[in-house]
Amino acid sequence: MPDLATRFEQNPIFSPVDVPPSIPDLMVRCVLNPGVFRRDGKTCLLLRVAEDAEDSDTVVRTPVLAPNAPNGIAVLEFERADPDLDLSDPRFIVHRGETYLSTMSHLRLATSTDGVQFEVAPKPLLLGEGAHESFGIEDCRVTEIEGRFYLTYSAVSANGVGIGMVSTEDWTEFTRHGIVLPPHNKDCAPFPERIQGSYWTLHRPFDALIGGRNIWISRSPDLLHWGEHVCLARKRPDHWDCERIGAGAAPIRTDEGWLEIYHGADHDSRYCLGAMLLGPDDPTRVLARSEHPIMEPSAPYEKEGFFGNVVFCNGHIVDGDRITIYYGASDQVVCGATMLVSEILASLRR
Ligand code: MAN
Repeated sequence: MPDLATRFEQNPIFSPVDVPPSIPDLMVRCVLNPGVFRRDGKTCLLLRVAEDAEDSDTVVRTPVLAPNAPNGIAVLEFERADPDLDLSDPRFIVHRGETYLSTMSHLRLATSTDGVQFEVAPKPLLLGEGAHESFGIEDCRVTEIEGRFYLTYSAVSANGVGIGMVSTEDWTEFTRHGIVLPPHNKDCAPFPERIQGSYWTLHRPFDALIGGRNIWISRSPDLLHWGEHVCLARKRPDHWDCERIGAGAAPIRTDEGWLEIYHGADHDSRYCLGAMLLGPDDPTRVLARSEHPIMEPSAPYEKEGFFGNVVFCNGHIVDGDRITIYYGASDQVVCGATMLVSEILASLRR
């Protein structure tokens, strides 16, 4: 069955070769999962650029942030012959009970006047900083709220994966708010406006043993302190989203309620996109949800790559009925596609 997405003919619009490394010692392995916003009539992507250090036949290497090292980056080394080294998932290096990332990500700005041809900045816009971001920062959502842009991203370190937040008005000066939701948590997508006088966000706390990886909603008086946490939507047995779910970008206001495009994975880690509709005045109520994916990996670049069978979206632009999503395919390249709000709403099961 064809999905609801019309993919750009130009896909992928970003591959690793299109992005220069942050320093000559590193190489760009993947460019993926961009946050998206509009500014001065331009479409802007905040790309996740995942960098790696060169491996050898005998040693596997990965960069980490280290303030006292040259360029602020140290390279960890693992002997391939070590029986305690597990490289079975390309995203991770598991060694003697500790898990490291196989790449380190930063956020890089790319801008465009037509939404298809982008110019990428030669240097990172934001790098991880401090003890909670030493393995990098990933999958940023950009939400404009009351004239200020809020950047919420996965902050990764040996302390776990939490939600870091940075805000800016002019994209020149940035305020670092630190970790707003502690490990383990990901996929934080604030609503673009207040509801019932409060700010709200979707997010995805997780515990491997009980409960699983579900989408939660929380409210806040100031976007920094989150409470009244509610489990909003759960992964569903025997569905495309049976293993885990997580929010995409900021929910979209429609006449019927808040539309959220989210990702779900099955037990084979196949990542698809679906949607849910939340109450217009009470976003803790799920009114409708996708029975089947609205987008699933089908193009060759979505099926094969660094981590194949993945479409992952954390940023889009809405123009009336038309949504342009920018998404990571196979965790390796960035692509674009359009969908119609009306078609998504019509496809949901009430
Ligand atoms: C996680 C995220 C994403 C990634 C997917 C698929 O959910 O960290 O960065 O795209 O896994 O690997």
